[in-house]
Amino acid sequence: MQTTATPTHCPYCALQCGMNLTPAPDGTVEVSERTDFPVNRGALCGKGRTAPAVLASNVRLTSPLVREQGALVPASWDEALDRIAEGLRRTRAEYGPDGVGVFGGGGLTNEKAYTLGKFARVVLGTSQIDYNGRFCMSSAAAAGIKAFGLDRGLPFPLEDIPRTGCVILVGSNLAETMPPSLRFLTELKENGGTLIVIDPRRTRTAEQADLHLAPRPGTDLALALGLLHLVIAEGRVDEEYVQERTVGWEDARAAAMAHWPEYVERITGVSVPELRETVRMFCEPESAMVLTARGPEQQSKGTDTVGAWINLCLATGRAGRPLSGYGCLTGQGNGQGGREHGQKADQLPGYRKLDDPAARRHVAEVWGVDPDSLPGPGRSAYELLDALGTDVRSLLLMASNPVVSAPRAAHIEERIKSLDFLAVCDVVLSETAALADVVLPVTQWAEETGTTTNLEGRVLLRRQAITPPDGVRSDLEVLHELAARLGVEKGFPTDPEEIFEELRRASAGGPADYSGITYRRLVEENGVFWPCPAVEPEGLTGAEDGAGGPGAQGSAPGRPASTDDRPAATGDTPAATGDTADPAHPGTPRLFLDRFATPDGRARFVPVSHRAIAEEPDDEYPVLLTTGRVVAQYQSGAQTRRVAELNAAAPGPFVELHPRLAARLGAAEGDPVAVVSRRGRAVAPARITNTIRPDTVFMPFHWPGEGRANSLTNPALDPTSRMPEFKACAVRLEAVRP
Ligand SMILES: Nc1nc2c(c(=O)[nH]1)N[C@H]1C(S)=C(S)[C@@H](COP(=O)(O)OP(=O)(O)OC[C@H]3O[C@@H](n4cnc5c(=O)[nH]c(N)nc54)[C@H](O)[C@@H]3O)O[C@H]1N2
Ligand SMILES: Nc1nc2c(c(=O)[nH]1)N[C@H]1C(S)=C(S)[C@@H](COP(=O)(O)OP(=O)(O)OC[C@H]3O[C@@H](n4cnc5c(=O)[nH]c(N)nc54)[C@H](O)[C@@H]3O)O[C@H]1N2
Ligand code: SF4
Ligand SMILES: [Mo]
Repeated sequence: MQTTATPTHCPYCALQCGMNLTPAPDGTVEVSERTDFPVNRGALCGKGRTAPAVLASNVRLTSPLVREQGALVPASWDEALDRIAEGLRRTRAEYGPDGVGVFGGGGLTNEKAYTLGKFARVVLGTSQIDYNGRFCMSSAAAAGIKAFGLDRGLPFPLEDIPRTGCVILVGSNLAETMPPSLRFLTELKENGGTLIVIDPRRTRTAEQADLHLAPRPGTDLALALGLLHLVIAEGRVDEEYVQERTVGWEDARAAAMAHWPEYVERITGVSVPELRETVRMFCEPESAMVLTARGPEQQSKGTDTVGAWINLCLATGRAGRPLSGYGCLTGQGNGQGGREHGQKADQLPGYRKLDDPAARRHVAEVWGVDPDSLPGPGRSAYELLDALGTDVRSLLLMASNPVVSAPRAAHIEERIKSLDFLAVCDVVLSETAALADVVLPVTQWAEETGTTTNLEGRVLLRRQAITPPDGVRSDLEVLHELAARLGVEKGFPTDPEEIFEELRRASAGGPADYSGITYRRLVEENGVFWPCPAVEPEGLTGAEDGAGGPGAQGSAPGRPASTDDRPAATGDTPAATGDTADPAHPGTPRLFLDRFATPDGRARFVPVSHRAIAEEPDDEYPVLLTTGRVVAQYQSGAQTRRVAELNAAAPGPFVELHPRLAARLGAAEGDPVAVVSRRGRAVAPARITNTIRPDTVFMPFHWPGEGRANSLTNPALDPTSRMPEFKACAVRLEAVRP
């Protein structure tokens, strides 16, 4: 066992903070500061600091489990794998390939997400694959593709934030969800820039703001339209930019003109003077940014909502210019890469489209299969879960816990229970794994190597720091073994770097082009931003040409990439020097600076209009419920609820409500409150605070059981992104006699 520190990255959120890991003599693992990674410069939140606790053998799974007479009991790997192959084979024989479903996660490394997508299409031949990222950033992705021709969470590095003039943060509580990134906002203010936060709650993030707007949940679309109306009315449109770099302005302008500030005030609850002040703060400086997160995106109109914020950026010339732009703060560890390499229902590696014949040909060639053998696009995540037990009879699930995290969770739990066969790969016995016929225990972040792509589009190498315990295998070994048992002997290697080499080829020429990236470069350069093609098109030599992939900027002359690099042995990471041993494209930290990724290089305005949330409050359900996160728990809590320090900080669910609502209910602080929606009922202690709107209650979604927020949420889907409306539904509150 090695005892030196291995520089690697956190297993949890999309910041992918750098950290050093050192195995201690007592078998535990120590986390220490790693200051060379620019995103966090050594800082970590409590989840990252305590992540090694989940590596301990008394917390995690170390043996496969199979269901015998109703109970999960330990079994050998061979038996467990045989049962899965048999279960999937039986369904396929009875119902055809689309009877088998696959559900993935944005926490999977690029190599795993890529292999899972390939496994579904090549081994199972099913179209029925999607993943939890659909619940995360799919609306922002859809809007980005519409407007810019490309979706990359942030089109610039986080380090640009402190140097812009104004940041509007829409529905992000990054002080709790990405704590080390708060530094960029603090530095922004120190440099004289301003911060506007838009959130129905005065969160820890909103407390940092120069201006906090607290709209009614689900009204961000109207808010953005009202701001654009004022931009036009006050003569603040950047006409020259609109002329040169965009199309579609007239329709977007007409739509915005119909949204008078007074009308918008009535819809959102944000006053006209606040709207005017926002426009002034956003438009006066040289540069400005709009950053969105789940608040405006997890709505049944999330795509249009993000589109409206992008329109505001385009009308004011604040996109594709230095220190200006629109960005989405992607959520999961590999939320960005996980949406690029083919575990999404409509997608092939390199962010290619499954319904594009050229893309099918390219990827089929890399995979050595007939393009016609690849299935077409399948169902989106909620629709897939909703079809379990009816159209989709067996499911292979990797890296998600939908019993806790899916909308209308009681219904989804029933659907999962009605499956003919469920196999789950996880590191712990999650609430969903507990329902499986077979559970496979897999290796974790610190025990394996692989790449992730953080919210900036920076591809990173997570390196193995410790040896996994006996009894666990990697997700890649699982897919290799299952492929072999299902008759595909080749094409499913278990070495992550070998898979990455194939991913490079599969992504080459696609929007998310990784072909110029090698493991060695990732170590030496501390990550590389995509697109990073291996060889540039002939005749293009520099930034002026926008060479280097769609909307790329700052390309170096083409140099061929070598493919035989091996990562340096673990040890200290050399500082990023830009001087690489692997001669290739330098990567693309900043997108769109002189053209967008559309065929004509211009951004598209999208004409959008206000519409109501899918379920407005009424007499029976008079209150709005919104949901989200707390700093000490992660997602469904499957991992963080097993860490003592985190449970001490955030022991359970709660209902956050305004004193006025509490008084009407007769509830005191800590009293159990029932929240009831058309989908179900949840009970949790009251947390009374005047930092939330009086018409809204908030629940975090990290817990199963009685306090499960998703028992209540509404699966109304966005028509484009198929994102469910996690952020607004109608509920009533009931006092509960203890
Ligand atoms: N501690 C912790 N950190 C995490 C995670 C975690 O589970 N725990 N998960 C990671 C992942 S996958 C993600 S996606 C990110 C999410 O990161 P965020 O988007 O920051 O997290 P949320 O708490 O879901 O939502 C942010 C805010 O949106 C507000 N909001 C609710 N409704 C509306 C609305 O209608 N409009 C507006 N403007 N705001 C609204 C909520 O009050 C909340 O404060 O966090 C990542 N980081
Ligand atoms: N009400 C409400 N619901 C929400 C949201 C909300 O804001 N409100 N947010 C949504 C969002 S943005 C997201 S991203 C989802 C997330 O919700 P989930 O998809 O449930 O995410 P996690 O809880 O992270 O589940 C990941 C599971 O995979 C396991 N795991 C971790 N790493 C690996 C690995 O490498 N391999 C394998 N096989 N397993 C692994 C973990 O132990 C855990 O059980 O929740 C969504 N649900
Ligand atoms: S902010 Fe995110 S990446 Fe950083 S330590 Fe916390 S959970 Fe890990
Ligand atoms: Mo997410």
